[in-house]
Amino acid sequence: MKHLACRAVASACLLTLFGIAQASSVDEIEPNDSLATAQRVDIPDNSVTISGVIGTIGQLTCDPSAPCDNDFYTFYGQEGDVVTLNIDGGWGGAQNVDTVIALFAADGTMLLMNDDAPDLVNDPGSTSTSDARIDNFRLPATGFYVVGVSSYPRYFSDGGVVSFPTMGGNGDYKLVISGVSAPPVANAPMQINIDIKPHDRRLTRVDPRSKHLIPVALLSSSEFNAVTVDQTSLTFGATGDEHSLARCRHFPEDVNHDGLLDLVCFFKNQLADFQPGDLEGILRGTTGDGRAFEGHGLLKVVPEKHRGEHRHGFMHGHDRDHDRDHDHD
Ligand SMILES: [Ca+2]
Ligand SMILES: [Ca+2]
Ligand SMILES: [Ca+2]
Ligand SMILES: [Ca+2]
Repeated sequence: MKHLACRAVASACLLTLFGIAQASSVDEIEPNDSLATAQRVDIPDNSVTISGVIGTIGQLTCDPSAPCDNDFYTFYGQEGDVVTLNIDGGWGGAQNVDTVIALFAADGTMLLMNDDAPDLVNDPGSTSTSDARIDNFRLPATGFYVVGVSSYPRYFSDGGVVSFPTMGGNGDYKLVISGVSAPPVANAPMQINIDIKPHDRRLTRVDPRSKHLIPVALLSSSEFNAVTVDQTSLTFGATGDEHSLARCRHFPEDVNHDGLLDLVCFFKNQLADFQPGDLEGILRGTTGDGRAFEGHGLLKVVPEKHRGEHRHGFMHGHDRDHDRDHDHD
């Protein structure tokens, strides 16, 4: 009873301390006994609390007649996330269990394992260091990871394999996974394809001093109709936020010959603010129904003095389209 009271207070304190009133929480869903059947948990807001049970409450230990339970959970993290995996209330709750946790990469490689927490500092959800905890592990890559939970003495190894598979305690626990970046959000800009100087077959060259317009084709796809974009929203340049639009062609055309009509717009070179060393141009805007989009195109910023400048107006056959797209006006 004492444990139960402490846990209730601790949970309330945690929520107040971190201001995460609607921290997400989920219950475990069996079977989740292997890496391959790990339960997927979404972490929309930095952390998630999973309520699970090793084995069966009311039965203290597993044995050959009552198979031991392992619980696996998979989550998606971003490279550089500093993640903490924290068992709370394994000791305490409905039935004490001495938990063990491990973190696996998507290929099953075990990255870290912990049996007993190093301390109880900043861990108000635990009353005993027998609650396992892994602090501040930096994810080495973006992708799926798997957390395994078992009970002493069932230690993990690569592939989620446990030692002593017929020995161990049973009991309930909470697993808190925190420090995980929100997944790419739904209102992130839609990525579209663009072609800077679409009729130039070479790597696009941009001369920062030129007073010409830079044509950029917004290429339509099954998800993106370039013809209906809000033209007044278009920005283009070195960062994508430059208000450099001069105008768009009145009539759409199928620039890349895929059967879909594309839109060609012209941007003022000097307002696009390219600098030597820039490697791409970025275009941003919103669709007619208000959805943000973004496109990146490779380019090369040519030195301020280059031979082409002295030959300006000198017409090569293959430059005909290129010249047209400079759209002198
Ligand atoms: Ca379980
Ligand atoms: Ca299980
Ligand atoms: Ca803990
Ligand atoms: Ca432990």
